[in-house]
Amino acid sequence: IWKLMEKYLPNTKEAIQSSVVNHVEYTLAKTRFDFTLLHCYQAVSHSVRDRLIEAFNDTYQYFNNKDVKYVYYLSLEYLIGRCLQNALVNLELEGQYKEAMLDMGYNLESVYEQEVDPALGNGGLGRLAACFLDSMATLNYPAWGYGLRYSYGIFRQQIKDGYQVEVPDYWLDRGNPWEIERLDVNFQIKFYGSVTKKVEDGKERTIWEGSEIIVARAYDNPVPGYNTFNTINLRLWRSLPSSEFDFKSFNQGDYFKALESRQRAEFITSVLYPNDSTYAGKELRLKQQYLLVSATIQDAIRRFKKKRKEWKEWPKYNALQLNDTHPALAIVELMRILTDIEGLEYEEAWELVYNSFAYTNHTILPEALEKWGVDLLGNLLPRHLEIIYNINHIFLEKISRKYPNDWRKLSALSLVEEGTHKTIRMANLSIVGSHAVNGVAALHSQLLTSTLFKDFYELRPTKFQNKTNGVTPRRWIRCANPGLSALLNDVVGSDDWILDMDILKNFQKIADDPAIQNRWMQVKRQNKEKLYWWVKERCGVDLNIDSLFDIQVKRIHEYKRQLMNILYVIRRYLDIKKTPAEERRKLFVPRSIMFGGKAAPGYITAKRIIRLVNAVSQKVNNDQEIGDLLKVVFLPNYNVSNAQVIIPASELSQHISTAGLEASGTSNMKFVMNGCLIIGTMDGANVEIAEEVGEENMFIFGARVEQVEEQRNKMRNSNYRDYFGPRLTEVCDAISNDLFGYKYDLEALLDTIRNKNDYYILGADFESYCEAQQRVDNLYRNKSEWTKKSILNSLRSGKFSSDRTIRQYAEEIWDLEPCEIPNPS
Ligand code: 26Y
Repeated sequence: IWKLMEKYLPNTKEAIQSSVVNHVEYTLAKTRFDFTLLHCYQAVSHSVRDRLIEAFNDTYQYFNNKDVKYVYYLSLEYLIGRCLQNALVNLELEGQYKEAMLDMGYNLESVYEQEVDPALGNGGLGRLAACFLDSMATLNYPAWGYGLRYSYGIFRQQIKDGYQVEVPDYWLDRGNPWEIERLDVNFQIKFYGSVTKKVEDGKERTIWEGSEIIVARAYDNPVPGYNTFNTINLRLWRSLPSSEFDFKSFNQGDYFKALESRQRAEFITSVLYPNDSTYAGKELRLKQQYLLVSATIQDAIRRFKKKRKEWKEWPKYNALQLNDTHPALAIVELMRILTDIEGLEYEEAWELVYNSFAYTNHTILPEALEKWGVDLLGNLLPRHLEIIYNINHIFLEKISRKYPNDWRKLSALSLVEEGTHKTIRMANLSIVGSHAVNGVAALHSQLLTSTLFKDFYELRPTKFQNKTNGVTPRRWIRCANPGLSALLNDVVGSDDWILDMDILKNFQKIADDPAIQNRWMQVKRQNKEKLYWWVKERCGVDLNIDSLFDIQVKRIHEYKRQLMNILYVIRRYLDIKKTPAEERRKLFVPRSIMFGGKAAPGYITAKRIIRLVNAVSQKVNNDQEIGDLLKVVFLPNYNVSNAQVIIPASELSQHISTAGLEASGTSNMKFVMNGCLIIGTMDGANVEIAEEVGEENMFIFGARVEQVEEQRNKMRNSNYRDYFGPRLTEVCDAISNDLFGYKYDLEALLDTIRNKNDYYILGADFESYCEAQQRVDNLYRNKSEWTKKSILNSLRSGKFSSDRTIRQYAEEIWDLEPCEIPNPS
C-alpha cells in the first residue's frame, strides 16, 4: 500500500492551491463561503507542514541507516519565532506560494501576520538556541533539539499609564499547525520518594522509589534546513499525569483530590519562568529542569540501545550540549541510569558521561548563577543529591592530592557551597561533568578563565574554549529584510551569500558606488516606513521618516544601561531647549529614539526604567518647540516577530553595557548584518565586531574591562556631583525637580546610581557616551559617508553567521560529521 503513495508532493502552483483547498475542506472543515484570513493561514500552514513532514521522516530514517553520531542540544528555552515564512524560505517555496495565494486573492505577507509568535524563551540564550537549530539543519548535522512545551510563553507586555503590565501568553489558543503530537512517545518521570540499598549477589544495588510519577509526552517541531532536504527535530516535552499514580486516591474514593493531583502534573510545563539573569530557587522550576533532562536522556538511551549493545560506544555516538546550567542535571541523570539501572561501575559510567557532555556558559553575573539548596534538591531528587555528593567527594579527593592543604582552592572548586544554607553550584557540576566548557564571545571566554572559573582553568586549561555566538542569515536577512536580500543577490550575482556570508567581503568596493549607495538608502527607507506604520499603530506616535532611527531593544537590565541611554535623551532635550530656535536644526540631527524590551515581573528597577522612558516620551513628544527634532518611543512587547520589523529599520543601534558584563549579545550581530551602525562599549561580541568591520565604522566609547574597577573606586571615593560632572548632574536634577512627574518612582530610580551606588558606572561613562553621540550626529549629516559605513558593516559581518559558530561546535566540541540526505528530485 505504501507504494501507492506518491513519494513527494508536487510544488507547482496548481498542486499548492489544491493542497491548500484540501486542508480548508478536510482539516478545517470550512467552505469558501465561511472563511477568514486566519483559516487561510491555517490551511497554508498545513500544506507546508505536509512538505516538512516528508523531509523530516526521511532525514531521521537516513541518519538511522547511516548509523551516525547525534548531537543533543538541551535548552530550557527556544525563541523560534514564527514558522511559516521561515519554512517557505528554507524549502525555497516562497515564490511559488506567493503566486499561488495571490491567484486565490490572498497576499502572503498578511497571511504571515496571522501566526502567533511562540515565545518559549526570555532573550539571547533562547534565541541563540533557535538560530543554532537553523544552522544545524542547514549544515546537515545529525542533531536533535530538546526542550519544554510551555503552555504559556513569556508574558505579553502592555504599557498602561507608562507602566509595564504583564498579560499571560496562552499561545496555543488557536492551535499549533507546526507541531506533531506523539501520542506514542511518553516517558515516566519520578519525583520525591526514598532511596534504599540492597545487596544482590554480593553487589550493592541502589533503588530510588519516586513517590510522584508523571509522564512527559513528545511534541515534535520540524526544523527545515536551507538549500538542503535535511529537516531536523525540535522535540518539546509536555507534562501529563500518569494513569498509575493517582490510582490510590481514586480507590480511596477521593475523586476530586485525585483530579487535583492530575492537574498538578500538567502544571509543571505550564509556564516559562520570565526571569533572565536573576536566579530564584523555586521547586517548580527544578521540576521543569528535571523533566526535560530525564525524558531526554531516556529518549537518547532508547535510541542508542536500538542500535547497539556496548555502553562503551556511547560517547562515539552521542554528544550532549548544555545550554547554560539549566539542564545540568542531565549529567547526574545519565550517571544514575548507568550505575543504578544498567549496572555499570562508577568509573565506567563517569567516563561515558564526561566524554559526551559539554557546557556553554552565558553569563558571569553572580545573581544569575544557579545554586540549588540541598534541602530542596534532596527532597525532590534524593538519589541525584547522593550522586552529586559522590561526584564531589571523588573530585575533591583528587584535588587535595594535587594541592594538599589548599583549603581556598578546595572550597572554590567544590560542587557544594557550605554555609547556613548549603547549596549545590550547578556551574561547578557542569564543568566537572563536561569535557568541554565554552564562553560565547572571545572577551567573555577570556574573563571566564581569568575570573569566574580561574581555578578550574588552572586545573585543566584544555577543557576551556571559546565559541563566539552567531545568528542565522536566513531569518535575520532573508526573511526580515527582503529588500536587502534582493540587493545582495544583485551585488553578488546569486544568493550564495545566504550560505556563505564571507563572500560578501569580496564586494566591498561597492560601498563607494553612488548608485549602490542610493539603492541601499532606498531599502533602508522602505524598512523605516514599515516601522513608521508599526509605531503609529501601536504607540500613536508620528515619526519623521527622515530622522535618524536610533534603537535599543533587549531585555531591560541595569547592566545593559538603558538608563544611561534615556539620561542622554534628557540631556539632548535640555540642550535643544537651551539653543535658540533658529540654530537648532544646525546643531541637532532630528532623531527618533526607540526603546523596547521586557522587564522581569519582579525587577522593580527595570520597571522604573520603562516608567522613565515613557515619562520622557510623553514630555518630549508633546513639546511643540521640539517638533520632529526629537521623538522618544517605547516599543511594546519586543519579541522575535517585532524584531524582524525593528532591526532592518534601524540606523543606529545601541549596545552599551558596562564592559565585562554582556557575555556576547546577539542582536548586535543582527543589526550589523542589516547595515546599522553600532554605538557601543568594548563588551561581549562588540569587540569582535569592531575587529571585523573596523572601529572607524562604529561609535565605540566608555571604560574598557580593565578600567571598570578603577572607575568604581573613583565613584566610591568622590562626591557624586563631582563624579557625575555638571552635565549629568543637571539631568538628574531635572528629574528630581519633577520635570517629568512620577517623582516617587524616578527618585528611587536615581538612587540606584547616586550616592556611591553606581555599580554599572553610568556616571563614569556618560561624558564619553555624549561625545560618541556627537560623532553620530556629525556623520549622519553626510548621507554618503554614513551609507558607505552602513554597507561596510553589512558586507563585513560574515563571521557572525551561526553557520560559522555551529561548524566550530561540531568540529571542536562534538566531533560530528555532516550527513546530507540525497536530494529526492
Ligand atoms: C537561572 C535563570 C534565572 C536564568 C534564565 C535565563 C538565567 C539566565 C537566563 C538567560 C540568559 C541569557 O539570555 N544570556 C544571554 O545569552 C546570550 C547568548 O549567549 C548572550 O548573547 C547574552 O550576552 C547573554 O546575556
